[in-house]
Formats: sequence, C-alpha cells, structure tokens
Amino acid sequence: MTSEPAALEPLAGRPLAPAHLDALVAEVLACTPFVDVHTHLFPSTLRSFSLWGIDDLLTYHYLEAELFRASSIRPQAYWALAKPERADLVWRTLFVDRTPLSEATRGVVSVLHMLGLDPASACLAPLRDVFRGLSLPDHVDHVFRLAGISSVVMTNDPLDGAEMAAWDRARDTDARFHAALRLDRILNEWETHHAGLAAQGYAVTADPGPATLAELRRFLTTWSQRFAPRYMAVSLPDTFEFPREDLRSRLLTGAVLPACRDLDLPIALMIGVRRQVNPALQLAGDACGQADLRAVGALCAQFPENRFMVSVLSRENQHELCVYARKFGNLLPFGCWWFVSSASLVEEITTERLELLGTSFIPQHSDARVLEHLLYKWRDTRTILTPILANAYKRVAANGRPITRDDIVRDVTRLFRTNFEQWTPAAPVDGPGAP
Ligand code: RAT
Ligand code: ZN
Repeated sequence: MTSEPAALEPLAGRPLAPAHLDALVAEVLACTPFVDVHTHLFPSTLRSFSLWGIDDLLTYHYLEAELFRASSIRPQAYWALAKPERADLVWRTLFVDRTPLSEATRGVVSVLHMLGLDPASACLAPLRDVFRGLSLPDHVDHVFRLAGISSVVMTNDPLDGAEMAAWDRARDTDARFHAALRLDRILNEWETHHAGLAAQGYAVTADPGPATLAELRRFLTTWSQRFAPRYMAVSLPDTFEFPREDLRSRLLTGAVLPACRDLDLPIALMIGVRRQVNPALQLAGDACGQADLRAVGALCAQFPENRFMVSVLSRENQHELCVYARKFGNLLPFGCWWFVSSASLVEEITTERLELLGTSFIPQHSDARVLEHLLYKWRDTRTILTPILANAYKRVAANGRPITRDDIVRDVTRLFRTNFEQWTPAAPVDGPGAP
C-alpha cells in the first residue's frame, strides 16, 4: 500500500476532469486499507495452521487441479509424495514446462515478483532459501502492508478438535485476525457431527427436537462468546432449497438464525458448491452448480430480523442475486467466490453489481489459504476495479454530476470497509481478534 501523494490533496473537494479519474481511482484504491471478509488464514501464533512460503503456495488446491490435467501422475501417487516433492512437481509441470497463464499460476508469478523473487527460476531451491530466512510475524506484517489490507476474517470450525486445541495452546493473539464461526459440519452433516457437540457436553440427538435445538443454540452462543466472530457462515450445495422440510432447515430456523439474532450476527451463505465430484483430488475435487435463489428470497423475507451475507458460486446465479438484493435490505452480496474469482468474471460481476446496487455490496474477498495469496488476490482486485469504477464515474460526470476525490474516497471505503463493518457487531473490525 502506498501513502497518499500530497500533490493530489488539493483536488479533494473539487470536480475532477475525466482524464484524472483513472489515476485518482487507482490512487484511492491503493491507499485505502481493505478488510478481507473471508479467508482461510490463521495468525502466526497458530504456527501449525499457518500456511505460507513457496511449498504451501505451490500445493494450493487450485494449482493441484491444474496439475492433474497437465501431468500423467495419478492422484494417489501424488498424495504419497512429501510436500516439497509435490511442490517441485507442480513447479516443473506448470511453471517450467508450461507458461503460467492460468489465474492460479499467474498468481504465484505475481507473488514472487512482488516479493522480489525470480518467477522464472528453474528450480525451487533459491526460493526456499529466501522463505527459510524470514521471520513469520515480520513476514505477516510485510504481506499485510504490501497487500493493502488492515485485517482478515478467518474460517473457524468449532467442531474441528485440532483447531480448537491449537487455540487453547496459542498464547498470543493477533488483533488483525477475526473469527467467523463455520457451520458446515452442523448444517450439512449433522448426522455425522452431532456427536461432536455431545462430546463437548451438549445434550443433542441425531433427530433434532426442541431440546436439541436449544442445546445447539447454547453451543453457538458459547462459541460466539469465546471467539467474538464477525459472522456465522456455511457453504451450501447447489441443491439447497428453502423452505423445505429437512434437517438443515430445522437446524437453521430452530437454532442458527435465532442464535444469530440473539448475538446480533449476520450469517454468510456461500451457495452453489458440489462437494467431492472427484474425491481422489481431495480439496481440489469440488465443483459448482447453479442454485435456486428463491431460497435466498424466502429466507430474507421470512427472517427480516436476520442479516444475510451471500456469495454464489455459479456465474448464472450472479444477476439473480443482485436482483434479490434490490428487494431485501437484509441481503448483502459479497465477493466473487472461488470459481468466479477470475479476472473476466470478476469484471463482469462487479460491473453488474455496481449498476444494480450502487455501492451497497462487498466486491471481493481473497479466500486466501496461504498468506502470500493476499498479495496477488488484492493486487488483482485493485487492478480490475480501477477501470470499472473510473468508467462508472465518467458516465456520471458526463450525465452532469461532477465527481470529486471525496466521492471516490467515500465509495471505496464503503465498498471495502464500512459495508462490512456496519453489518458486523459494534466492535470495529480492527479491534480485538480471536482468543
Ligand atoms: O476457495 C476455496 O479455497 C475453497 O476450497 C473453499 O474453501 C471455499 O472457499 C469455502 O470456504 O468453502
Ligand atoms: Zn473459502
């Protein structure tokens, strides 16, 4: 992130000539610290959970999916390799033997370049040496600064025993990392995972009646008190329907949404994933499908006291989501998720959202799993957003409403900070983080 150039300051309240708009938008995007509302990152104090450095970057599942297309290696043989061997294979296959043209490979090139490393290196040894020499806490500071972000929201699963034990052991916290309570196991696999709640002392059964729902609500309240999450979250299949007489609906309406209301928390619904269409690929084995967004409309209408952050995975659902957001003030579209987070689609989706919703949405989150993902994901977002916003301003100016630098600062701040801050509990997002 750059500091504000003093030379541009005198322009603050004055109408801008269209020729200045691209530069001004780029400059405001560069100097506004963003809040990253959905990641899979952990603070450096949770050492064994923190993914960073070249081997983690190269064994990202987005790249592994591409490896299995480019190499004849069988998934089983790949998983049997040690992580550095897997990273070597990905590097050789996707970066040396081929040009890194895809979004995920270009991302690694961008990260290496931003860190002053050689993206054309024939092997990984020199890159590993550099990462080995870094102190993780210093590197986190450096990456946050370079990425232009002030805080990130994690993904925290209260039924993940290993993660919870790591939180118990962690002595320090990092106020820039905020929690989000992830409910996939509860809302998508209750039959398998209700035993996890029972093991924590909650009297729940496989077939949730009023007593079990009350216990689930107590569970969510206890974990919310412990983690101070910014929201609760769940990813949902493309087959998700609401209303519907099923287990998920009972859990959602009987416990999760009431708990969100009690705790004044939004729920993030990430809709459209088809999990494990090719299980041999492990994390890379998920796909996507078009969902029926009447479910979103029904939830927003039936639960006006709840706030719904929604991201949809299929391109075909994006326009419908914008239209539903125009109908319901308790619906906040966020991010271009996973398979729609590539330049051409981000451009299309963001332009459409701006046209239909003004600034009342959150354009992007990084979904970073590896610390350095923040670098390319946020750089790409700023690059893509610059002409989209500048063109929107040019059209408004051409229609007779002059644009000032203050307008741009207010809009960018709203899109990448305050829309989220206003939807999350009173504490500012740069305040205390997870325990
Ligand atoms: O984008 C991803 O890394 C996916 O694997 C998922 O984690 C997805 O973002 C999710 O949060 O379910
Ligand atoms: Zn994610």
